[in-house]
Amino acid sequence: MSLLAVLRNLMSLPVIAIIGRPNVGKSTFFNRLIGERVAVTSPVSGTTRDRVYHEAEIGGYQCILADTGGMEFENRGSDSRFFRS
Ligand SMILES: Nc1nc2c(ncn2[C@@H]2O[C@H](COP(=O)(O)OP(=O)(O)OP(=O)(O)O)[C@@H](O)[C@H]2O)c(=O)[nH]1
Ligand SMILES: [Mg+2]
Repeated sequence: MSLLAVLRNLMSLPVIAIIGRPNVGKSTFFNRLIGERVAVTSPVSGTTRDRVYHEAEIGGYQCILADTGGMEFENRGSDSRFFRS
């Protein structure tokens, strides 16, 4: 398969992102789903900084899985916003 065909195939797949607060096991879950140790896991909060993408098959469906950095939530009165750690 040509590189262009591979890219077209990947771009047609749905992307599923694993999001959540820091240090809750997102990268461990990501590695479990893809069946490889690709994402770095550690007991130290804030380990994942850059997103990691990998092909995965979940329930018989192909997708692109994304591991993300932990998100902290900050409340400022009625203005609730989030940012990456
Ligand atoms: N008890 C328990 N610990 C877990 C579980 N999953 C992951 N851990 C541990 O929790 C810690 C954090 O795991 P990570 O997968 O690095 O967590 P993360 O959410 O990716 O962390 P950040 O990238 O820092 O946001 C590690 O020490 C893991 O071994 C789980 O299901 N149960
Ligand atoms: Mg992580």
